[in-house]
Amino acid sequence: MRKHLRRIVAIVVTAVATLALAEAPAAEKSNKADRPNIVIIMADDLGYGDTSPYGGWIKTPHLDRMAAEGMRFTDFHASGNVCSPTRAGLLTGRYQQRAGVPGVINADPKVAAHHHGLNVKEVTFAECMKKAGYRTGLFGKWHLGYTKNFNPMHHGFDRFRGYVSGNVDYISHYDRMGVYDWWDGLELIEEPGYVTHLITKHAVRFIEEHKAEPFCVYIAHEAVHSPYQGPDDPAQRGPDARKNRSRPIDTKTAYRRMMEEMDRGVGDVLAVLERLELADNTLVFFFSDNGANPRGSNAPLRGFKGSNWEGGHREPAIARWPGRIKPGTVCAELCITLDVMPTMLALAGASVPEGHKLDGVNLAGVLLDAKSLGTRQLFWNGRAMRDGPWKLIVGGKGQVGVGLYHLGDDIGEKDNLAAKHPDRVAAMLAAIARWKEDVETSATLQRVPSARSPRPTARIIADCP
Ligand SMILES: [Ca+2]
Repeated sequence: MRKHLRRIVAIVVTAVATLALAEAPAAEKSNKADRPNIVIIMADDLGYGDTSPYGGWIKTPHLDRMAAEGMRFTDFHASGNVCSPTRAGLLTGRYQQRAGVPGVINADPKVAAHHHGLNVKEVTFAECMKKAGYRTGLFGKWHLGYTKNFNPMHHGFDRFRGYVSGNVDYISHYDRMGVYDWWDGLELIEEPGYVTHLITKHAVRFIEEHKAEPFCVYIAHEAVHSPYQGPDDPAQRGPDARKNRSRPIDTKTAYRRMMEEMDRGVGDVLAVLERLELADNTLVFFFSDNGANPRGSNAPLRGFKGSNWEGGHREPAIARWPGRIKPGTVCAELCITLDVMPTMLALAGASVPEGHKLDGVNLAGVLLDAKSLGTRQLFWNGRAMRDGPWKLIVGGKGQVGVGLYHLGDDIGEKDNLAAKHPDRVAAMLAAIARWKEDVETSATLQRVPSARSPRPTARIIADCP
């Protein structure tokens, strides 16, 4: 009899535990209004003067709509002026120098930096969001390590569909070294299609699949990075490249077509959120990873991708969250891509491990209540810094010595005021020196082969390999 009772008790206990287990995820899975979905859309090499909400030369109606329905930033910056560094900063919410990714991770295996990547020990936004119950997906470009041990699947992403290189052929998906580069998680797969379309398709599908759960989607577009190929252009790399060489591509037209397709992808993401009635509970944040090269436009800024002039790192940035962000607002606060992680963690109720310091700040007050961040200091590569409206730049191309500019009056960095303000110059140089010491001291996880590579920096920047 006692044995029989024990058996009944065991069955009841098991049943209750099973029910509890079944219910726990259901509770976590509710897509509650107080825990917004996050969609980050990052363009590649898109300049400040490229898109229509910034008065640029290419019509981007969906970005126009985002700006009309949300907040457009005028002083938002990438933490790097080339691809990999900005991505390391975005993923970690810290200056990328701390993660040992101050330069581009090179496609060429003969270059030391090729074997480098984002150490799995780094704390990423994807890991933190996942721990907080979010489903995490990355669609598009990674560029934080070529080998599998650096794959996004080891950095907190539930799903990865895209490429690990700096760029791939939009049609054939070969990188510039002739290596095929299109992944589903940890596996190379064959999947025909124009890269921009594939990125959008998989991001939209991920949102559809996880509509009942909080999700965090990182859409890292290839557009408008080279190679310059619209959706109807031929492959330039891979098995068909040789026979396509006789078909010339008009670069300017291709650039515009690439932008239009990416903009259409932004529209598709907004549309799926509306169709699933998730728009009011989703923050969509669009920006670029660095400035345009001379094929695009950073007008009215000085300089291009790869430089510490504003044209290298001041980016278009638009945030949309209907019902929460006031429509049609323009924000002049000084912000940086490092702020994205602390912002999404705060909105999601997620956190970093205790004692882990982020360099970015939470922008929720700026986005939702038009609050000011006050005067802040930001740094680029140990060669430039902001102190409120003041910008100091050392060794800028075309400049002798140190440059000091008041960006409130001179966004084009034309009038060097260094000689008029020697005390300010000295103070800002000292701040840069302190910053360098701080990030170099903390960069203990990996030493940096790219920083010591004999490869000419100019070529790295030009190709963003
Ligand atoms: Ca880039």
